[in-house]
Amino acid sequence: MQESSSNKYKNWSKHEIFSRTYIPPETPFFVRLDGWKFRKLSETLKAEKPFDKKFAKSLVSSGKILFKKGFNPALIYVASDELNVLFLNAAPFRRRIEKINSVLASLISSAFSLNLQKFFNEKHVTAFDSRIIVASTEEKIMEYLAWRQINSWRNHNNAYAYWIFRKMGYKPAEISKKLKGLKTEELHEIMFRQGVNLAKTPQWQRRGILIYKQPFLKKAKNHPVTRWKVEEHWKLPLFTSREGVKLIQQILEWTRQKRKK
Ligand SMILES: Nc1nc2c(ncn2[C@@H]2O[C@H](COP(=O)(O)OP(=O)(O)O)[C@@H](O)[C@H]2O)c(=O)[nH]1
Ligand SMILES: [Mg+2]
Repeated sequence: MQESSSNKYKNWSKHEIFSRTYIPPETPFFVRLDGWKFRKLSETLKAEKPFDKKFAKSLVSSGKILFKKGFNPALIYVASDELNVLFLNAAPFRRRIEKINSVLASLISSAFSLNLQKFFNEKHVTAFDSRIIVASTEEKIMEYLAWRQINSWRNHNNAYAYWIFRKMGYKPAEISKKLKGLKTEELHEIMFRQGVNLAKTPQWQRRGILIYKQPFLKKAKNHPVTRWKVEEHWKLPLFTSREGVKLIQQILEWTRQKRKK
């Protein structure tokens, strides 16, 4: 009886048809985690509009959990309600897509919920969706980051414009229509007349925040030893600028060094 029933069930693992979907070996990739229904959540939290530093801190602190849990990403780029986690050569779960997406999304979600309690003193269940983006070369990595940063800049402008137009008494539907019809320069001009210089807002709001591990030398008994510290960069250059490219190259180089040890 027992034998026949185990026979009956033995094929079930074959129904796990996505469990053997892998990211190709040695290929760098990003995991992008995006807050689920965060517009609604930010309203429930009464988060400061259009940007709330506590909101950003909650995201950054959640991203840092990945380092604490031993995932060792090369960097995490945080913008708006998303985290872009880059894995260079070392990747978790033998590159299994189901595992990476589900474990990272649940870790970030539970960390973020706990952080809301810490920073806002509020209890909420939260969720993040997760997807994988293959970026096979250093050039592609740079391009992906530049894309997310441009997206962040566009979101930043729209968020400020939305907030100002609401203050001016426009209805949400009217604002959406208005924003679609406006060129960037026109939007800047209108905002400027309302007292907001979109080029002078805090840098993290325009360009996002970067998290990475940086080496430093620590004095030991006879000789200095290399130690690693998780850094938060809140004043980022443009990833398309020389300074931005240099920063990313440096971080990638550190990650490679770290792997050699
Ligand atoms: N008030 C406020 N809202 C924010 C902040 N950061 C992100 N958000 C909200 O999060 C949303 C993120 O965009 P998106 O992922 O497209 O919206 P979702 O589908 O509702 O998660 C933004 O539209 C904002 O409404 C913040 O610092 N302050
Ligand atoms: Mg979202």
